[in-house]
Amino acid sequence: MKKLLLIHTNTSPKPYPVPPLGLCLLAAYLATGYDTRIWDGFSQGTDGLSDFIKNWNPDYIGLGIRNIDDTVMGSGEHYVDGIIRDFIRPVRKATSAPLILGGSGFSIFPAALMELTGADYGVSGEGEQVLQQLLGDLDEGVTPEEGPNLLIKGNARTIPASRISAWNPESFPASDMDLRMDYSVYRSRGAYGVQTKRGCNHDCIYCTYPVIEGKELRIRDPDDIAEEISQLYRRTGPMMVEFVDSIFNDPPGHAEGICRSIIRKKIRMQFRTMGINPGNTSHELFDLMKDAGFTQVDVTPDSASEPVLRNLRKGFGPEDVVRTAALLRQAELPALWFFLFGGPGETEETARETIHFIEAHLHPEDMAWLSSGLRIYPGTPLHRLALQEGQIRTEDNLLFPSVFYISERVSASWLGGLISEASGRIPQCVPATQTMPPATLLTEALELRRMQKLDEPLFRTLLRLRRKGMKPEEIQVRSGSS
Ligand code: B12
Repeated sequence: MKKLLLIHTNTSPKPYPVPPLGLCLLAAYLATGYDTRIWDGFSQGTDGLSDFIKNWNPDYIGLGIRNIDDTVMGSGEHYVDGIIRDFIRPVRKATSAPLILGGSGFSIFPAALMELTGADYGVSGEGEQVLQQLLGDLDEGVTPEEGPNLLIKGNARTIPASRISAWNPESFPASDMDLRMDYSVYRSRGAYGVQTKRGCNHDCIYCTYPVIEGKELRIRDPDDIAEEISQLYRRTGPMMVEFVDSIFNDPPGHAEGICRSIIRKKIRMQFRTMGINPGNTSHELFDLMKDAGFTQVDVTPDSASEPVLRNLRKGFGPEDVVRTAALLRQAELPALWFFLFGGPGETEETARETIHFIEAHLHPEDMAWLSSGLRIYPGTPLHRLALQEGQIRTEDNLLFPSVFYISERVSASWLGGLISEASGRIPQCVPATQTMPPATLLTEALELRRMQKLDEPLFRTLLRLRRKGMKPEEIQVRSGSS
């Protein structure tokens, strides 16, 4: 059997470390044809990697590039140089096996990354079938053919921006990261990723999700998802599971179905999810989520102002955002909210409207992340708008340095001022530049949670410490999730 090494190059601990779900799904999919191993750069570092490659001598090496930057304007955090320096160059030196790139970050900038890294092949978008076909060709000595999802060294510029998606939910491999690698490092602060669908059929003007996953929604059977989690529970016991879909509550009814299956099977995991779409929320959804074991949700309206939401093409209005806040409070579901200032049409007035929404409607123990500037990605409507408005030029390299869009009707410095003013005055508001809480605050929060056996979301513990500015032992907190 030929050997395939899949390397997780994402070593970022912010806001918490993310385990290599995509690589493990590929390993599971290819398990019958290849002897596949995962090298987890986060837990294993890079020191022993070259020696491991020389000893194990893999036939193929896949490197997952998940993050390009942290998408926070002004942070200067960029990961590509580090990935090339710490992973790609040493691996290249250690072996002559073909290097194959893939991953969500790679899929946004495939041609540029092929050129920059000198990799042999690149897979943009979902990897299962394209990688299988590529390895099959290489096994048989057939020259692989470039396709909409496959890039080949020296020829990468011919690839069109749009991607096909070949994934069939019926053949979805089980998410079994705990069996393929040492998951223990992620248990305390991370969350076990589970994917319930692929594709995003929304049109938010700045977003890469349809570019990475395709626009067509392909959903998995709720009972299969619950069965996968139930098996995980039997192997690992209770821990935090996170749904990693772009939007969890899409299409209507699917999230509800997943919760019902989890409830029926009496699975005692804790759940969290990113991407709650305020346009598609209801009492029923949040009650089911609460009953299924959700302890935290992320809500990403970006704005609470009508013209900005319309220009961002979010597909919902401020009334949906207000309704969602009320429903979350009623269901007692802790929520982390994300707001993004500076979109097309943003003015001082619309930005203040959003701040006002936070003050008026958020649960006092919920947190709001405030950022300004929209990262411009190639092939998105925002890219075209920024070109039209003259904010960028066609020849601009959007990969590095990271480029951000700000409405022509408001200045970046005014927005920065608004965010720091709001973060100083409203305890729930945190500037996105603080991707990680200060180390001392985090240590205090973790210690407090340990001492008082808290199972509430970490952000609530942090928020309480932040609000009171007191020592942990002086603070009385309720145990439980809200
Ligand atoms: C869920 C998610 C999160 C969750 C993760 C939770 C968890 N427990 O895993 C949370 C909220 C924590 C998060 C955080 C962040 N995220 Co995020 N996240 C996502 C999201 C929506 C899905 C990722 C996912 O798990 N997909 C499911 C898996 C199965 O798919 P996959 O990894 O893409 O793998 C498939 C293919 O890519 C391919 N593939 C993958 N690797 C390889 C390797 C090879 C060799 C091959 C051939 C193929 C291949 O095959 C796989 C199977 O089909 C993506 C957007 C998206 N739609 O992809 C953004 C995304 C990955 N995140 C992004 C960013 C920026 C971040 C943060 C930096 C944000 C921040 N400032 O905090 C942090 C970084 C966290 C960290 N420590 O790394 C960016 C990355 C691009 C960029 N600009 O750098 C994305 C693309 C969103 C965006 N803005 O466009 N994120």
